[in-house]
Amino acid sequence: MTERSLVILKPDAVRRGLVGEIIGRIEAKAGWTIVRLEQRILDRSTLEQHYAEHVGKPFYEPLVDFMLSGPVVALVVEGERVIQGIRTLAGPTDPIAAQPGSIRGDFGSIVRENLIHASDSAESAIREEKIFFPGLS
Ligand code: IDP
Ligand code: MG
Repeated sequence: MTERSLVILKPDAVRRGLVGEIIGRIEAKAGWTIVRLEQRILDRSTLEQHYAEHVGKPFYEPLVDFMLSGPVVALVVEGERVIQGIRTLAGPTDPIAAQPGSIRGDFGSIVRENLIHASDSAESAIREEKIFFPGLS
């Protein structure tokens, strides 16, 4: 099933020069297409919408500060089962628990600074795409 996922390469990925490495893994998957790609500096209100489900949790404020700490790269990727596929490429939230071979497992050691966001469901993908690329539909 062709679908779209909203992906964010977090400020740690940009700072550490891992954008090419991570995008390369996404590009290498057969048939997936990057339909939007932009480096930008986010603002608090965008992050409040994006992370609405986490508002009030103990990690929320440090997460937002981290996401504001430098530019991110936002992408929309389209293709066969891309939502589950990029979550699999990323690995689980905690990079220490993530398998080697996954993006978080290969490059991360801190839960907050886990390099990549990827939509977790079709509903999230639609919601998040509207926040980051409102012109696209
Ligand atoms: P996900 O990115 O794997 O979907 P979520 O639970 O949606 O994980 O959390 C959003 C982001 O918040 C994570 O990617 C991570 O950066 C951060 N985060 C989640 N849980 C914690 C935590 O327990 N401590 C610090 N940061 C966290
Ligand atoms: Mg999530």
